[in-house]
Amino acid sequence: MDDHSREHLDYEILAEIGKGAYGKVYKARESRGRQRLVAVKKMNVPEEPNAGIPQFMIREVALLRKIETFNHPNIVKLLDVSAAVRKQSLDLTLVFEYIDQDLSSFLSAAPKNGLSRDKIKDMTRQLFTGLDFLHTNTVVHRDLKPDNVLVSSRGEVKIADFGLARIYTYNIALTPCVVTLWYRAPEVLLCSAYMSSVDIWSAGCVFAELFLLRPLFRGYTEVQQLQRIFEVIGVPGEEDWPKDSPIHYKPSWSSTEPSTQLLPSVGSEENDLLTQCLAFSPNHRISACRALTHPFLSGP
Ligand code: 0RS
Repeated sequence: MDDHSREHLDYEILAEIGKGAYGKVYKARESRGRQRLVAVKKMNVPEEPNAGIPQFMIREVALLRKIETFNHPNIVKLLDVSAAVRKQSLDLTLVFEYIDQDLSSFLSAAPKNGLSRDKIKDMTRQLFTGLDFLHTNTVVHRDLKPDNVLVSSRGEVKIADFGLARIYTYNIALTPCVVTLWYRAPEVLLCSAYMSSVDIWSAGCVFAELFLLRPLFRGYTEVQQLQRIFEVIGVPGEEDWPKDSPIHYKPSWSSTEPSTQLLPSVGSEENDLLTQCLAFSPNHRISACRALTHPFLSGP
C-alpha cells in the first residue's frame, strides 16, 4: 500500500462531486507536472487502536492496483493510492483520472427523441467489455448504475466505484443516505446469495435506460422494487425462488401478465439481449462474455 519508490500525487481540491458509503469524491487538479484534473476519493475506515491496517483492505487495494496494470479502456484509471493512520481510524485516498461526465448527466442531456441505435450499441458494448474484464478478474461491482458509469468527451464509457466492497460494507451502517434500488438484482433484494450475475442485471437496467431515457424499474422500497420488476418480467415460478431467502414466495403475486416484449418500442435483437440480462434466476442470466457475442453487440 505504501509505495516509497514513488512520489505521491499532490493535488488541489476544486469541488466535492459525490458522497456515499464510500466516503467522499472530489474533483481536483494536480499541483505539479501536467496539472491534470483528477477525482480524489477519500475513505475513512474505523480502526481498532493498534490493530494496524485491516487485512481485507490490503487485499482489496492490492486487487485494484493489479487491475490497474491492465490499463483497460472501460475501467476508470487509478493513478495513486495512499493511506494515513489516524488515532482511531484509517484514511485511504485513491486518485483517479477525471472523466467529464457521469451517465446519468449524459442521459439527462440526451436529445428528447432518444439516442441512436448505433450509439446505444456502442455504449452497451463498452459497458459489457468493462464488466467482462472485471468479472474475469474476480471483481463484482455490486452497485452498477448510471451515477458510477462515466462517459468521457471522446465517448468512452468507463466503470467507476468498484472493488472496495468490504470497505463499503464497513461504512454502510454509518451513512444515513438513501441508496437507489432501481438497478438491484432480485436476489439482492431477496437477501439471497449472489455473484457476478448481479452486475448483468444492473447492466440490463442501464441498457434499457439508454432506450427509455428514464429508469426501467423505479421502486422506493424493496417490495415495491420487486413488484415493478415482476410487472415487466413476470412472476417467477416457486421453483426459481431462492431457497435461502428470508422472504417467502407468495403465489398471489402472479396476478399480472408479463409483457411479451420488455421494451415494446424497440427491435427484437435488443429485446432478446435485454431478456437474457433480466432473467430472474441468476443461473439463467447471460454472462458479460456471452453478451458480447450476442447478435445486437457483435454486429457492425
Ligand atoms: C448524480 C447527476 C452527479 O472522474 C465526474 C467523475 C464524476 C470521475 C471519477 C473517477 C473515478 C469516481 C469518479 C468515483 C469514485 C465513487 C464514485 C461514485 C459515483 C461516481 C463516481 C465515483 N449525478 C454525480 C456526480 N457527478 C456529477 C453528476 C460527476 C460528474 C463527473 N467524474 N466523477 N461525478 N472514480 N468513487
